[in-house]
Amino acid sequence: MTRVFSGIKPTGHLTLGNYLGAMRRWAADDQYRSDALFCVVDLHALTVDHDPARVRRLSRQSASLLLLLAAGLDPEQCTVFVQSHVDEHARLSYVLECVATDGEMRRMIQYKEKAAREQRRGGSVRLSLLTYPVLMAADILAYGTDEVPVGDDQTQHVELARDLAVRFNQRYGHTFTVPRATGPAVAARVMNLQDPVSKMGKSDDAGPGIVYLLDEPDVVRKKVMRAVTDSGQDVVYDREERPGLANLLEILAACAGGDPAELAGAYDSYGALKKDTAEAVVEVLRPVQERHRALSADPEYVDGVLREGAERARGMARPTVDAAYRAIGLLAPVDASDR
Ligand code: AQP
Repeated sequence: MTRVFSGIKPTGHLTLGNYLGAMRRWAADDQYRSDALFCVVDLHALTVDHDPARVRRLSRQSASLLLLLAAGLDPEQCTVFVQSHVDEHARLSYVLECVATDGEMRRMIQYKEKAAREQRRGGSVRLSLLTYPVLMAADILAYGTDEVPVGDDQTQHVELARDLAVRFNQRYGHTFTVPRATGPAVAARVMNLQDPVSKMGKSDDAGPGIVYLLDEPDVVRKKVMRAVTDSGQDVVYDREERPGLANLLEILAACAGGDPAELAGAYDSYGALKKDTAEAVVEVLRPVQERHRALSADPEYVDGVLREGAERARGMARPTVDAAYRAIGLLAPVDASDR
């Protein structure tokens, strides 16, 4: 059976971008057709300046885990867990650092962008920001993953995981499955409504350009109605020249169905397009918010899901990570049951 792995960072409240780019497919498709694992990748949230209590809260509460479940993940169908509860991720990450190169890390677009952002904010760049794509490779490779359903922004990191798997296998013998990224048909990169050339990111400063999964319907409507478009009059789908409009058409297509270019032909004003887009987003978020309310009232259920998820994940990852340790030249513990 196909093995699927994907994760979400507890760096902020989940956004419409997370949902349309990744989570919705996990819930609607991946969990049923594959042996799937979905992870709150909390170690990744430590790579930038962070408030420990907030990371814990976001990992545990609504913004991350509950919403994974609220978005429709069913613990009977898939494994949901928190990355730091399974030691194998960090164990494997170090071994993969011994296979990755410094140059390869410095070429990562997210590193360049986030390092620049940290410096603009007057902070220092953590070493983990440079190396976290290796940790992400470990997240993926530890589980013998075939497919990684992600939004556009993560494809370079999945490519790195592929490269490391191939290199490790060539040098030390076949150990890892070589994974591939899978993306959604539309809305692979939902853009900020106020700055449609930038991704809608959850760690960006909160603002009217970001739709959060828990935004009230009227807040969603306001944000979409105020979306930045451009000075033209006609409604056309052109990502390069009309990014604001293209973003709205893609969001509408992702929420209500259809093709962005064809949908453009159905509108003769920006106002009507924004109104329909807002309502389509409200309808997509409605069941997520309802389920979230129910789950918030049942913290024990969430604890149980996490506990079982971590146990299951540990059992899946350990044989592969042990095999990698042996293959790269590390001596097995004298008593194998120690591990
Ligand atoms: N705007 C987006 N459009 C489509 N897909 C998106 N994803 C994120 N933003 C968009 C996808 O959601 C999954 C989880 O994302 P993440 O937690 O790794 O990153 P993030 O939400 O982008 O959070 P940050 O902290 O704001 O991250 P940075 O600053 O790293 O971009 C992924 O599959 C992602 O592709």
